[in-house]
Amino acid sequence: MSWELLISPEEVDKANQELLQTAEKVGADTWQQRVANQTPHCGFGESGTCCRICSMGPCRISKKAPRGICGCDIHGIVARNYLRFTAGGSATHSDHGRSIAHTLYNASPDGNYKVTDSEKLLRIAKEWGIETENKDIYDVAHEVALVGLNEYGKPFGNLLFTQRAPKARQAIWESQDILPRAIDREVSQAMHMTHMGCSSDPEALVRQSLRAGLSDGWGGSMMGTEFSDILFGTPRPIDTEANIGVLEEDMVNIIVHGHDPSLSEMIVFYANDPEMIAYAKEQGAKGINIAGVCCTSNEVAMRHGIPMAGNFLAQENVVLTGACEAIVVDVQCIFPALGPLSKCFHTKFITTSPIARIPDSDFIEFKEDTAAENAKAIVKMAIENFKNRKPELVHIPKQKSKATVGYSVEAIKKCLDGVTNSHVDELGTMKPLVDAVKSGVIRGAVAMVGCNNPKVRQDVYHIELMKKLLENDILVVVTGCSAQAAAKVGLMDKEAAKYCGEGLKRVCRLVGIPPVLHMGSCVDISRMMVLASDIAKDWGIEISEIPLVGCAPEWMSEKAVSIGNYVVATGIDTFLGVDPYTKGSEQVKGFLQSGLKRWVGANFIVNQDLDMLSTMMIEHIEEKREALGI
Ligand code: BF8
Ligand code: SF4
Repeated sequence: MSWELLISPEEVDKANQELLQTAEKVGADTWQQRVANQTPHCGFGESGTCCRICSMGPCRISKKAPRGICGCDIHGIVARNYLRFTAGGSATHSDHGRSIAHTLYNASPDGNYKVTDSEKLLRIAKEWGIETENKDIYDVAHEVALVGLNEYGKPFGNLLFTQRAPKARQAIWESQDILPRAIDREVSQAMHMTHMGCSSDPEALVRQSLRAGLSDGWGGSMMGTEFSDILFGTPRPIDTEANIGVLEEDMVNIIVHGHDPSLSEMIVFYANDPEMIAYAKEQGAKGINIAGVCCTSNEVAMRHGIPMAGNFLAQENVVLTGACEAIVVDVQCIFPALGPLSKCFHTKFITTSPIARIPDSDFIEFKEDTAAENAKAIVKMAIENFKNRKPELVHIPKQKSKATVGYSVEAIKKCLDGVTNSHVDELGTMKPLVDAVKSGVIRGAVAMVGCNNPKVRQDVYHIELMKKLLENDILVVVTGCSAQAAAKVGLMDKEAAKYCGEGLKRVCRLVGIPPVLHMGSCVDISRMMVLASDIAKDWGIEISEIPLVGCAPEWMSEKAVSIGNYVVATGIDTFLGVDPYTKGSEQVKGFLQSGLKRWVGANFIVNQDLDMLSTMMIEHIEEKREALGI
């Protein structure tokens, strides 16, 4: 099967090489060089067998030294490291969710932030038992935000959003003692358990990893997603473009990068301000072009059709084009390398959050009450920087693809409803999708998520796996940098349906969707959890029975480990292309890659081989079908 619509890995390599030549010209350091400098990696670190949680160490486990100074064995050390890895990710996603909750709390009709999706707000208020009758919408917003914020530290009870899961799944969490309590409590307990002299039992540590993960996916991340929708609108399908070629040679290019949409929404707003556009023209540019990198890009693409310049390992490329006036960042996944790199060009590297302070940047603290002024100042700074471009360094590779993005659960239901006219309730239903899977027109689905990692050829794992799945009539839903990998090469172009298997091709054409559905940023993997729950409910089966698997072939961050934990704990087998530093312990590996099946009905599968990964995922989906008798 030929996929000539796609930009090939060779073409991508060529474009990267051109940009690396510019890097060489200006003497800039790039990640490709730093990977070479760091190779080979430390074997103890890679296998998770180094402990430095107290100052008697660091202790490294080997044949000669099978225990740390305190007597902790290899399994305890590997499991503690794994739990800390998870806690880091859960804290990060959840703190993002908290910051959105604060923004919602401060929303007001005449302030910088307003309620956009009041329907969703009222729905959540009802879900949480908050009285809405005859109340001002902003009073409801205030109360919902307060209940949300309380989820972080409430002394008793379990997370409210967990009640969205099917009853059978909630019962599994309860019986396995992993039903999350307050969000912060699970992270704190993880840190407490891994303190010197606390837990060294790998089973207890892995269990807490699941619970801390669940407090992210069914807590902090879900709050980030839902409250962002209330504030900025629930995504619906929208056309955009992706890849480095979205930068414009004759315009002021502003790149938004990071995760929290509160900043980028404001920047997007002021970049469209006629006064700002006029100012850009005055400075010799044709206008202002905003493009995104990483999850911020997913957020603004889904809500405003803002083009996606690239994913995680493409962040240096935007600066290397020599045409980036400003790269504005908030939190997470930002290379500190952008500091020195931007100094080799005219690019302003603007940090905005006290959580992500980076040397060699201009720090403009972004606050809710001064958001408009901050955003205006940033856009102005970028415009004024246009004249400082060095023309001899400007080179924008001509690669870009069309993409349709913005498939929130609500949008997916609406698309399905449009075809069947089976308008059951105001929110729609998953039944048409379930029927298509039951009949075998679609064999199943894969939730493809996660990052780039130089341990794996950039984007190639994401893309090659997707192609194989689509050819086998398996629908692919994506988030995060996986989503951008797909968009960059054209897999989110509706035209790409022509490469799918016959069944999936028919469904895509009938429903009018691309074969790879963009569900958002990494916090939006919570959307995937709701999707899986709704499918299970509409089908009348348990989540672990659905022909659905998760996959993070190029993952790198702590957040991805937290995600993996909650996806598996939700009953979805998850395939990883990079090992989570657990290979040092047979016991920990045993829990993660098989034992979890007994606890939660799903486990991790780790395999670096691309062909093996796709074959195993397809087999898994077919096994699930067989077990269901379909
Ligand atoms: O949260 S996929 S590299 S950008 S961690 Fe980061 Fe990974 Fe990208 Fe978004 Ni997610
Ligand atoms: Fe070593 Fe134990 Fe301290 Fe870890 S906690 S550094 S294994 S002594």
